[in-house]
Amino acid sequence: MNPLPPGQVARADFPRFGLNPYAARFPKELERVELRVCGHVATKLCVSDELLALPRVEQRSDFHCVTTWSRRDLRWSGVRFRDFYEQIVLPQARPEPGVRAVALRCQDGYRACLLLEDLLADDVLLADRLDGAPLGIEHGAPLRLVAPAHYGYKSAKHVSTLEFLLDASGHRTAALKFMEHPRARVVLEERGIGFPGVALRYLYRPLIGMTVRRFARELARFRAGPDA
Ligand SMILES: Nc1nc2c(c(=O)[nH]1)N[C@H]1C(S)=C(S)[C@@H](COP(=O)(O)O)O[C@H]1N2
Ligand SMILES: [Mo]
Repeated sequence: MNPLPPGQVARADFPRFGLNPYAARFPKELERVELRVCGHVATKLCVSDELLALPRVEQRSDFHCVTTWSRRDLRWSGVRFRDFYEQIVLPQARPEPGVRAVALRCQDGYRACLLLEDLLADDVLLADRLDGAPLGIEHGAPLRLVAPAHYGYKSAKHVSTLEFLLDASGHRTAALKFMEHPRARVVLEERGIGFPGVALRYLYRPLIGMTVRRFARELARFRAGPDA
């Protein structure tokens, strides 16, 4: 097994997790995949069946949350972001030549931004299955990004829109500004901006337990329905 990146500790489960304000927000559409493409492109798109007709890939990868927990060896399946970009976005949306970043917007209101260069890596997927089953609501149904070399906050769940940007400055972070590093590479411990990664380990670690419980509680409440 690969050694874990610096500061990470493996956990046996894979909890529903995220930023507190999103604990009680859920996607409306859990089944039909629909991805909008907008921003600095010649033509906006709304892609559905065409996305799922791209070559399917299956990948085993570890998942690293910035708060220091990692879940090893998840089996994702979906399509490569790069294939989506080359086979659909480039020919049909025709991004402007200066495009360098992509903001991902999600059905729960969450947002994340990655450099286009990072999204084109071999192991970045638009995933619709996990461990052999369709993605559940806790892990990003109907479609999520999986970017294993970057902290989990870049792996947007319930992704609905990709906005192509000239640079990341047009992106409004979902969290406090220091919490979203433009690249967030786990090997370099790019946890945030303005603080060393090592320092942020100690700031974030105490939040894991209560965040896991909160996200589980809100999901149980959502499943019980509005009258419960
Ligand atoms: N839509 C959405 N995507 C999100 C989040 C979120 O709150 N909403 N949280 C991010 C964070 S911080 C992490 S660690 C992972 C958690 O993924 P999981 O819930 O599948 O474990 O989702 C990321 N993507
Ligand atoms: Mo995270």
